[in-house]
Amino acid sequence: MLQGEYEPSPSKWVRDQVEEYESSAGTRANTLRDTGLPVIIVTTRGNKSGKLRKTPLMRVEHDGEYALVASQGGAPTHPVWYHNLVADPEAVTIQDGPEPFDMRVHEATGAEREQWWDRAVAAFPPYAEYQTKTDRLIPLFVATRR
Ligand code: F42
Repeated sequence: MLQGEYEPSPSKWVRDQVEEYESSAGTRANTLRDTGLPVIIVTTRGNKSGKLRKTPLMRVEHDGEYALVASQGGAPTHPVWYHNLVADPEAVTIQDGPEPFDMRVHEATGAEREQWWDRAVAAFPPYAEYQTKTDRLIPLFVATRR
């Protein structure tokens, strides 16, 4: 588990989703709006504030590992949680159900990234569209149990 003060997202729909997911032990608010597609809650440590940040992401899972896709809808810049993971790849938990578990991440490149990118697009097809919207290569982290 990560110790530290939680700083809710400035984005209401995000912090509300985190709040409902956690308070229902992952039984509610566990999909992306009405898409029915599953979501996980990723906790990182703010690389400047040191506070805990909680970020809902699409659930892309394979054999107990997860892909964390820093898409932000195809925006020209990375979401800031990307910088938190780069700064401390061990200060990460993933909640995919009732309890969070400790994870470590690495940024995937080459063949590993391709394999996980295919899994990500299979889980959430809009990722492919997002990538066509930006010349930023959308980063993908692989998270494994710590
Ligand atoms: N975002 C994705 O990128 N991929 C997804 O698959 C995805 C799925 C998803 C599903 C449901 C849902 O509700 C949201 C989903 N999102 C997805 C959106 C995601 O949850 C994030 O909101 C989005 O990726 C943007 O992340 P962000 O970290 O850029 O959020 C901003 C708005 C934010 O929280 N900013 C804070 C602020 O105060 O402005 C700072 C956060 C922070 O980490 N600060 C660091 C610190 O030290 O505390 C410093 C960061 C720095 O380096 O400046």
